[in-house]
Amino acid sequence: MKTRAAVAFEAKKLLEIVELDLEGPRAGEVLVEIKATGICHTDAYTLDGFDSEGIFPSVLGHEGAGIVREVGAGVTSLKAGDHVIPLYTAECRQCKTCLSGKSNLCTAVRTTQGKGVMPDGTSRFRYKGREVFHYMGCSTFSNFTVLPEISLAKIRDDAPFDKACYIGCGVTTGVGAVINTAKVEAGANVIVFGLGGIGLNVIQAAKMVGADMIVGVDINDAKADWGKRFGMTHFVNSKNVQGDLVPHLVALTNGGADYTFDCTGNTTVMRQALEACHRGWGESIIIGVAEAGREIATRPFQLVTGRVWKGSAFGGARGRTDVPKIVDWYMNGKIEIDPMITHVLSLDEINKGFDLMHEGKSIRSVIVY
Ligand code: NAD
Ligand code: 022
Ligand code: ZN
Repeated sequence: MKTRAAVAFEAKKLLEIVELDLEGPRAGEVLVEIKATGICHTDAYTLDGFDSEGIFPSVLGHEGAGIVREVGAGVTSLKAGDHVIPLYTAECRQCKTCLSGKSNLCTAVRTTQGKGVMPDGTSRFRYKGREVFHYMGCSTFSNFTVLPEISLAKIRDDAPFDKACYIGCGVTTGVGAVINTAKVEAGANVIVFGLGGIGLNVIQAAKMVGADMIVGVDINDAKADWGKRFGMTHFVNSKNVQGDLVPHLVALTNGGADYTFDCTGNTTVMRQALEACHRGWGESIIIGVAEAGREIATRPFQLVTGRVWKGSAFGGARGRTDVPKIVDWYMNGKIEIDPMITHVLSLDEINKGFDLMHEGKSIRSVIVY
């Protein structure tokens, strides 16, 4: 069949909207009509040529929602008409990692996904006969896409696609880091570094679980109102702090935070986040993805005295199990999404969505097909 898609033909070039040939689903695969997709930082990172594993030409996009149109041989958990969210972290429930119950980093399709192909080693997309690669196992910048069955979460039919798509990355990453990775408890003090599309979701989840102080740190004053809107109790503009930021935050939280979250990807901030943790038990969760080659540092004394440094990928969420629950939380009003979708665009306007993200003007831009 044919599908309209925004294709990254080369690094550092604008996306081009073209018609691609899409082969139907093979065994274990599913054809999905994407109804809406968010634009997220890794898409830009890959397009800008920073991703050493970036492959071109490819169909980017990893934050979508849509409807199953056809299933391949042997697919049992999904049928045509099911509403789904694509997962860049699959959940096979059979690999060593899935069975461990200790991590969400399923290995079933990880290698081929990183190579831009389906598990059988081939791509379903073609342009003028030439292979076009998949991206993060999702390729949601195409109106139709093919994914492995284990890379799709089935969600309720009444969730609006233009909001549910954000659960495919940003919402689950922020909310999951609080619930699954940090396991923040009621009464805890929390510091969130970086109040963008991820940090705001950390804030709203910290509020949901009953955190006491929720301190937001950003270099942009315009983020203060955004943070407050979702439950932040204190704002610190790190550029305006007299002296060092860490002692300021430790004093503010009466000895340091129980949990801190880096939502910037900046390695200097990651160190500040660790050191702003309470001596003896404070845990710092790295969510931000740093530029390739960057390293983090601290004095080992920080860890010897009980602070804990952790990372979180896709909020530690097991996609097929946890994503439908987050959709329920949204539909039941436990979490908010609507105000964070600051821009809605058509596929033809997708490059404008990248500009808005680069300029820091959007929390999330969503493309509606
Ligand atoms: P964003 O650009 O919307 O937000 C980043 C925020 O950090 C901005 O408000 C910016 O002003 C602020 N900031 C920048 N430098 C800062 C500094 N030195 N101190 C304090 N604040 C600073 O980005 P986002 O969509 O929220 O994504 C945040 C990070 O999370 C990115 O690195 C992204 O790649 C990563 N991410 C990780 C995962 C995961 O699974 N681990 C998933 C999604 C996104
Ligand atoms: C999503 N991310 C950033 C913005 N939006 C993001 C980027 C990378 C990861 C998670 C979220 C990530 C963390 C750890 C890994 N990845 C490796 C997982 C593993 O090895 O099992 C990651 C993922 C997918 C891909 C690359 C890196 C990919 O498909 N190319 C989950
Ligand atoms: Zn993302």
